[in-house]
Amino acid sequence: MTMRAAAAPTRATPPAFDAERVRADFPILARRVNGKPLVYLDNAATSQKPRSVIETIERYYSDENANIHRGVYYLSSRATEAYEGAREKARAFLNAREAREVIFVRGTTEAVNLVASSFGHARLERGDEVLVSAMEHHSNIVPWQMICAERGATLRVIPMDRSGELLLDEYQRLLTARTKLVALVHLSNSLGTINPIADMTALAHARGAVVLVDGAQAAPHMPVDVQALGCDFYTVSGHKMFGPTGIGLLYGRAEQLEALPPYQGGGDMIRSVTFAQTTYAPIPAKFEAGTPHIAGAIGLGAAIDYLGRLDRVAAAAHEADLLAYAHERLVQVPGVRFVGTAASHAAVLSFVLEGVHAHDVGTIVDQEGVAIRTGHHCTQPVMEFFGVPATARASFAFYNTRADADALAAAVAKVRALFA
Ligand code: C6P
Repeated sequence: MTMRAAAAPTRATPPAFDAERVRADFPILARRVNGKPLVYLDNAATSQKPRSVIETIERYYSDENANIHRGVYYLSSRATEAYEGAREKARAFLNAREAREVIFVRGTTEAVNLVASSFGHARLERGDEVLVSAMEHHSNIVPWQMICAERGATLRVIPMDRSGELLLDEYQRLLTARTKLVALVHLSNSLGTINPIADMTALAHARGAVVLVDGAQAAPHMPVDVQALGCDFYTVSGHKMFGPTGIGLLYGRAEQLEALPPYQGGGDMIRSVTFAQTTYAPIPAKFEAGTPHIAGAIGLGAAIDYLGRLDRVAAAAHEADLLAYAHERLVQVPGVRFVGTAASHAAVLSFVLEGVHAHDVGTIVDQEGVAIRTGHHCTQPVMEFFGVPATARASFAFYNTRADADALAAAVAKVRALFA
């Protein structure tokens, strides 16, 4: 075997993914910021949008706009077909069994609130327990706190270690007959940890608990198969996976969704209404009260089409290479310390620069055209656990390049020099 073959996918030989070619699909990546080329490394907050998504939304409003499920006329039928077509694309994207298991929501926040409210009102009683992990985003903590307080249930927390990995022995100890639901993040937005969702779901199911997975960060970076994961609910934010803002997905196993009461009441979610009584439409309509974000759903469908045209395995390998390369470059800047070093890790590099507040890091690297997020990333308990007020976070997408990582490292080195 030659050295080259033996050395195959080391960082010296980046995987075959043409990031330069895909960059051309994202108009915003060509702009300049503060006189410098934009280096966009805040993909965990929101991703940029390919031209095909932008054009799909424009075409919808220019040529096809009408309300859905209501009109017998041509445009309404076209809009309904496009909206329901997007649901089918989402079904295939998540590998759900049936399209009716996919509910359009505003995003992960609304998806979790929907399940917390519906599940909580139907199934949580005094003495019951809900488990969340120590690395959850606020949107997978606060709705559970609210419903637990209302129902007299208790919220319990699965702890993690200093690398940002969940303690699975502790998890098994916490799972009891009282556990009614486990809510877990698939890929942490502030640490980058990938949690072993299939195994954790199997353990929860063995105890009779229902599992909700927050997939806001995972969906843009890895293929998601809800049947293989085995979870009961899975949430997606469209804007983090190259689609528009204000639209997302809640996958729910059909028997779960059918058994739960509606979240909101209004038009389109009913079978019949009298002043004495209302009966509800079957799923998914039961959970989609009112006029939905039609253009958003269709735009999200276009984002799913876009991802379908990419080689996602090569894209993931490219992102892994970028993460390792950026780590290698940043570690050379004196005083950089990483927060979140789990073995199974993707997309996110969170770090602190000793002696410099994260907000100063973010503000100064912005002068170099580098966009990163700084703060607690809506995970205050994670910051508390690691004893830091905030981190600087670079988060990657397949359209980022090693040159972006170089620009980040050079900008952070400038910050270091300023505060030396
Ligand atoms: N995290 C970040 O910069 P919404 O806002 O509903 O689309 O997603 C909420 C959410 C839920 N779970 C995880 C793991 C998330 O990362 C997010 C959003 C952004 O990290 C904004 S705080």
